[in-house]
Amino acid sequence: MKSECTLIVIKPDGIQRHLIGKIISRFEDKGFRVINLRFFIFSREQASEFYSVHKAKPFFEELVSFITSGPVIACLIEGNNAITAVRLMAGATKSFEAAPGTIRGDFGLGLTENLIHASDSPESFIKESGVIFNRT
Ligand code: 3AN
Repeated sequence: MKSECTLIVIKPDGIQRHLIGKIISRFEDKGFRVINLRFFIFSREQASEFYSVHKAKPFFEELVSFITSGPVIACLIEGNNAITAVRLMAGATKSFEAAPGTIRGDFGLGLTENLIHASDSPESFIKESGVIFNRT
């Protein structure tokens, strides 16, 4: 058993489409614990820092505009192999290619609008959760 923590962010499309309960339930049903939760709107500065690894990418501006377009929910999730397992449950980045049974595969068709973010490594988790939970 490797108990670890990860971060998910339910993106503005997930909030607008009233999928908060369904998304969080999947992780609880799987056996993960929600250990912290925050409902907020990203500032542009915070979003740019959150997505800083993508700064040079052509879609960076679109990404920041979308994530700041409405409220999001950030959730710290704990459990066995949380980082890998939670990303598997989120599904492939392109929702239209994501496998059925995953959150993106079951609820969406978008790319920028792909419902959920999940940290991809322990380093990303520390950085991203710091941007959201350790600052106002
Ligand atoms: P994931 O969220 O699956 O880890 P990343 O980290 O490669 O995907 O990308 C971060 C976010 O950037 C994605 N969730 C998606 O919203 C957006 N994104 C990734 N690739 C593209 C792309 N080619 N065009 C537009 N947006 C993209």
